[in-house]
Amino acid sequence: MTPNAPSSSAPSSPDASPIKDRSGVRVFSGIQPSGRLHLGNYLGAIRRWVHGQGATESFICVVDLHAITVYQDPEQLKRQSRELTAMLLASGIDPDRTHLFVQSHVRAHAEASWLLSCVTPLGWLERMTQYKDKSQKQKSIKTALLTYPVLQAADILLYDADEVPVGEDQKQHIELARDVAQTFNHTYGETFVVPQPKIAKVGARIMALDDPTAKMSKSSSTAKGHAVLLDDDDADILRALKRAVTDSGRDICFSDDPEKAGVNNLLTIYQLMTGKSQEATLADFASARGYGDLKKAVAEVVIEEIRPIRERYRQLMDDPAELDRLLAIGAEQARAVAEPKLVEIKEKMGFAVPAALR
Ligand code: AQP
Repeated sequence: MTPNAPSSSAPSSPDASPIKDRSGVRVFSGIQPSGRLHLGNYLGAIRRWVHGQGATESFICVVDLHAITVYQDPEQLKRQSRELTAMLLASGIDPDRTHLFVQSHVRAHAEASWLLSCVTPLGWLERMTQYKDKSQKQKSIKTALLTYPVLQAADILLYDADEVPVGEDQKQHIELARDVAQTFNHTYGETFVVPQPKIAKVGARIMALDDPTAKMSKSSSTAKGHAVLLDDDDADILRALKRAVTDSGRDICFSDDPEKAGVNNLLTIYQLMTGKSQEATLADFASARGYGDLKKAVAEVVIEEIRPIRERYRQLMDDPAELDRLLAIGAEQARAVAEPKLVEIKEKMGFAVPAALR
């Protein structure tokens, strides 16, 4: 990995353009160490990050500060951050082409979040659908569950990211990050790149196998039959897909009809795994005898793709010191970009930043 050079000292005039010269598109995205990864995370986010490497400058962040917006057992959180790192590497994130790091290793994220919360109207946060959904499931709603999208905005804006590749569920949060960037730029002068959400046309919302009207999610991923997990063995994958909820018909087709959501989801997974068009996907099932054949074919392609990831993951988990070493390098590279940006934000807002930090 080539460490990023810190930006030159931040301009003191609020009107001067501070965006440092850099060639190419910069990408930022994150994933929470809040449970075992599932096929939705893989197809909606991770695989796209892997494919984008090299063509863009990528920052991929294990967002542990986000994970604690709902209670995480401390020992488990520590373990999960390492497991997630290993799974990202096993899936093809290449530390020579991607800056892979843990959010809490770069203090600028938490500090920038506070600063940005001072320009973010409360009403914007209260409107977030993920807050509404998640808060309903909590006995006691913590402040951070509401302010989470401000931290997410800080994550992205600290790196002047042009693009944020995410699943459909994150679209509203990225739009909020855009609004925060524009509001800050308007109030204090051009400071941030306004990022674009990058949402795939196919696979942006992989649905739960046990309820194809709900998205597959980490917080429900241990429920039997909810998801295919990236560390599942072949038999688990086959079992989960065989049990997938479909409908009482026999028609194998892509469809928006909620009744056909299960079949649509299975076809989408097959299409993404094989890289085929919709037409070619349907042609593969032209002579299928029913949903059993569809489920078996989906299981076969998923098993083929997941098996080497699982094997590589297990090897990586045998060497925690190497994982920590790679994360230390990633954090250093991230700090080289985030820290000067934080100084710039603070100077724009009128803080007397000590000369040693400038
Ligand atoms: N079902 C999905 N389909 C496509 N993309 C998805 N992503 C998540 N679920 C799907 C994308 O994965 C990236 C990481 O998201 P995350 O860490 O927030 O994962 P999660 O599974 O959504 O986690 P949680 O904590 O279990 O959240 P809830 O309970 O809200 O679902 C993101 O790019 C996300 O879009």
